Amino acid sequence: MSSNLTLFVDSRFFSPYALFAFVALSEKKLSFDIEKIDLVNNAHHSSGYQQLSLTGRVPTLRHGDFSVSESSAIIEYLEDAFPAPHHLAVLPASLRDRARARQLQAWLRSDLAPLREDRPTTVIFQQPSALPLSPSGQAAAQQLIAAASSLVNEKADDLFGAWSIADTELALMLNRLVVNQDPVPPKLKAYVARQWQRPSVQAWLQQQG
Ligand SMILES: N[C@@H](CCC(=O)N[C@@H](CS)C(=O)NCC(=O)O)C(=O)O
Repeated sequence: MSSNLTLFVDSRFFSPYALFAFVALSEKKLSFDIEKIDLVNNAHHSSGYQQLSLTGRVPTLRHGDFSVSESSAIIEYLEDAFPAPHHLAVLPASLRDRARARQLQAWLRSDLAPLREDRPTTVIFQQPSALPLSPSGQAAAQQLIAAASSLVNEKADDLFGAWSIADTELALMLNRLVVNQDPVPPKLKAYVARQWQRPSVQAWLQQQG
C-alpha cells in the first residue's frame, strides 16, 4: 500500500517507541507504509537514515517531504496534523488530563531506567528473563506501581475517560513486570490485559510474525 506517511521501525518490532508511533497512526486510522531498519546490522547508522532521522534512532515518521523522529514528537505531530474530530484523538481533550498524560509519557521515557534494563522489551516480545529484579530495578518497579495504582481506576477502562496513547505507554511499562511474573497488583494486571487487547496493539504484535 502506498501513502505519503511512512513509519521507520526496527526490523524485529521490539522498539516500544516505534510501537507507540505505530499505535498512534493506527488509532487515527491513517494508512501508512512501514520501512524496517535492521538495527543489528547498523542500518540506522547509514547516512541516508541518519539524515532522515537526525538521531539515528527508530522510530522516524516521514510525511511527504518532512521527517521527524522521537516518538513523543511523532505523536504530537500526528495529533496536530490529523486532529479530532475527523481522526481519533490520541491525547486527552481536557487541558489537565492532557498535561497529566504528557507528564506520564515524559516520566516513563526519562525515569525508571533500572526497570527497563532488568526487563527489556524482549521480555515481552521474545521471552521472560530468568533473573530476579536488581535492588534498583525493584525500587523502580515500586515507583511505577505506586504511580499506576493511584492513576488507574478499576471501574474505568482507560486513564482519562477515553483511551489515549498514555494508556498504551503505561501498559507497556507495567507489562515488563506482568509478563515476567513479577508482583503486580490485580487491578493493574487487569488494566494491562485490557490495554494489550486493543486492536492497534495486536496489529503491532502481528507484524512480529
Ligand atoms: N527517545 C526516543 C528513543 C528511541 C530509541 O531509543 N530507539 C532505539 C530502539 S528502542 C534505537 O533506535 N536504538 C538504536 C541505537 O540507539 O543505536 C523515542 O522516544 O523515540
